[in-house]
Amino acid sequence: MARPTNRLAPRTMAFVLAGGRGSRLRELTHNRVKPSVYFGGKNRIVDFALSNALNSGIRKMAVATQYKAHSLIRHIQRGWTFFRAERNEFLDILPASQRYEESTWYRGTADAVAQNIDIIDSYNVDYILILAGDHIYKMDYEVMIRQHVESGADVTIGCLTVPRREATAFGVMGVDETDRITTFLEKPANPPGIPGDEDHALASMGIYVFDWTCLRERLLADMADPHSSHDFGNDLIPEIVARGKAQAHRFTDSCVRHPEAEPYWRDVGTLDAYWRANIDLTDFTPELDLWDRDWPIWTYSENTPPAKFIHDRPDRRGSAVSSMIAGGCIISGTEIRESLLFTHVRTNSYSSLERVVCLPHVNIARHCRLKNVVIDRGVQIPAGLVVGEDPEVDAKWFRVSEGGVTLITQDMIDRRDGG
Ligand code: ADQ
Ligand code: ADP
Repeated sequence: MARPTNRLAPRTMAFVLAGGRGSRLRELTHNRVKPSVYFGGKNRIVDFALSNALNSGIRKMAVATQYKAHSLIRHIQRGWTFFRAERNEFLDILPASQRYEESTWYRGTADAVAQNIDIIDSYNVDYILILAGDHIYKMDYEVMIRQHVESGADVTIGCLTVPRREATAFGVMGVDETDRITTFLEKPANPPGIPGDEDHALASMGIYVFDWTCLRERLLADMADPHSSHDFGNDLIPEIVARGKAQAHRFTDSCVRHPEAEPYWRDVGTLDAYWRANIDLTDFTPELDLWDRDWPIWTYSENTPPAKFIHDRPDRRGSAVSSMIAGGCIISGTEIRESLLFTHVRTNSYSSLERVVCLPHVNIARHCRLKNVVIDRGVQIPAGLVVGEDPEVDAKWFRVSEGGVTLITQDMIDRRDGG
């Protein structure tokens, strides 16, 4: 029977993996999983993968959760309400431990899909797109799915060119002249370079397209293998590279960007990378374009009044330059530079912020000087706090990263004030 459209995205489901903790973000992931961490003034990290899928035309999605999932589930339930059941569109949340009594957790990324085989069968899709819920990028998945179908591969893997010394954190692949993957090493200690460009390596983005029938068969075989760790990068992908046909898809072919801009993809897995990527948005022309109305990043957004800048004395103006200030903020007599404030942040007179990321509902009292800081949601910053001027003092109470960024949580403030 003829299909009503020749687009492939409507025949694809997106399966978003959002179960890993992301422990390098330290206290920011104590109460929430990494995909649920706030980013960019209004979003959570998971909004990028979900928005890419929605903007690409995919209308069947599932998110697999396990670790500290409450905040993520609430965010998705509140914000991701675009789907119409009567058109067979949906976003399903698939928590671990709901399916088989004997296995309480998803043992690995492949197991997270395998434990939901019967649910995915019921979706009646031809292709499955496996995504990580914890990366910041804009990508048109239709381009990648089309390449997958045209090449007839068993799996197509999204890949990036990265500096070779950074490739130890990735699956690293070798390809032939047709971009067929010939070798795949998961997180190698000494990553192989690209022939002719030894300073760079071809890294897996952890994004995979499969025909569902093909993946289904391989998952059943993997579940029966007692030696497998049930992970895509460690088990399924190396197996397909060795015995089947795996094809590389170049991110540069599907990345959504201004024609003159560089491709943008960030892991934001460390405090330094997280802080940098947020502060970069305050640049004159940021590399990540959140303003592009043709590829919006959707989210749950609280209904807020506009940000307000006030002062009660003419010598103390509430002002912000090179900054992003979300709705509901009240900036009272504070000088703000190169900073990013999420919703409902309040700042008070005689304080100054420089390169500060404030998550929602932060309150900054008077006479504070804060520089190169990330402040967790809801923190009450006491009067007179100075951070970013003496790393030794900062490290006594707060988390100071290798790159010199200070993370402040309410527990840290309480410990400091309590004694
Ligand atoms: P990693 O970066 O190590 O490697 P991994 O820990 O496998 O990524 O997590 C991928 C995604 O799956 C994350 O979104 C995480 O939250 C989620 N996840 C992890 N364990 C899970 C589980 N048990 N259940 C459900 N979800 C889970 C992978 C690939 C590499 C590739 C990098 C790119 O293995 O080859 O280079 O991603 O970042
Ligand atoms: P929200 O989803 O409301 O924005 P967060 O992402 O900040 O909340 O919090 C993640 C989860 O952790 C939520 O379930 C919240 O109730 C819980 N939580 C936040 N702070 C704490 C805390 N200090 N102790 C225990 N649980 C917390």
